Amino acid sequence: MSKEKILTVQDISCVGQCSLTVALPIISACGIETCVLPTAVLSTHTAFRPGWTFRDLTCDIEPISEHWQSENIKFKAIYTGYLGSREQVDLILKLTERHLEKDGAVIVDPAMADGGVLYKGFPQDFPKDMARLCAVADVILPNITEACLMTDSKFRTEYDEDYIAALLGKLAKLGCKRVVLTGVSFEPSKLGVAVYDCNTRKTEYYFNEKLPRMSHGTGDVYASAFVGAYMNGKSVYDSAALAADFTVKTIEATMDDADHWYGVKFEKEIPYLIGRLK
Ligand code: PXL
Repeated sequence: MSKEKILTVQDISCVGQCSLTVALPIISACGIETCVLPTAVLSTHTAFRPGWTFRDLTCDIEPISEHWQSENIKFKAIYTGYLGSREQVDLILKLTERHLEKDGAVIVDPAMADGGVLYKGFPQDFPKDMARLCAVADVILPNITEACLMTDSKFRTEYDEDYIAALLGKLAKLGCKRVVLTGVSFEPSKLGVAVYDCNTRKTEYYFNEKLPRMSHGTGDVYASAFVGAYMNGKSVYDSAALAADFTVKTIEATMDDADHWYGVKFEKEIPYLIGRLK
């Protein structure tokens, strides 16, 4: 992948350090021109107490795309995250046909669930729609919950390599080319990712020390850093490892502040990210 402009499609949560407010600064810091297509506008992300606003922007997608078509606007990659409605899946499939360069990449973070459950607001069968988007992806970045929901697999918190191998095999059947499965842990002190090539069926792992804190928004930080590294020409494995190291740094930067439960202070670690890309 070379440095040209990309499009990211996800929501704007005005407060909460996730989705576009994370993707835009991180990918831009990696030196990549980052165009945006907001899927919805929320006052905060949905892990805040009930009361957040939600404006679905599905109706804007087609007119925006039609205008881009009249300007012949194309992207080197389309990176999707949190979607505002199931209808957006078909609209995004159309976007990839119209606006992706011939050798462009589709990168899908099926951001919709964690800890064994769907995020609030999604219909129970939403993972079926997300799976249709994963089918056309060059790289998908699900966590274990999202992987289970899209493949009708039983979600487990304790598992072995066979369980992960089965999950990766089922994800490959969705049609994607590579999988970066996040949140993989075979021993209490380590947390990492499984990188799977659906063609060669080869799995590689990358682990860091597990930190004593779980944080919101780290999936978006991870996927954004992955996209930034990948668009700088790094391999899927190297991008996955770099994004993991960066995400650990952002959690460490947030750990001493209990009030900052809603996201991670990724801004502090942007110099580290840029340094890793040199
Ligand atoms: O970080 C994923 C995410 C993105 N967007 C919205 C969310 C969440 C997770 O809760 O609620 C609106």
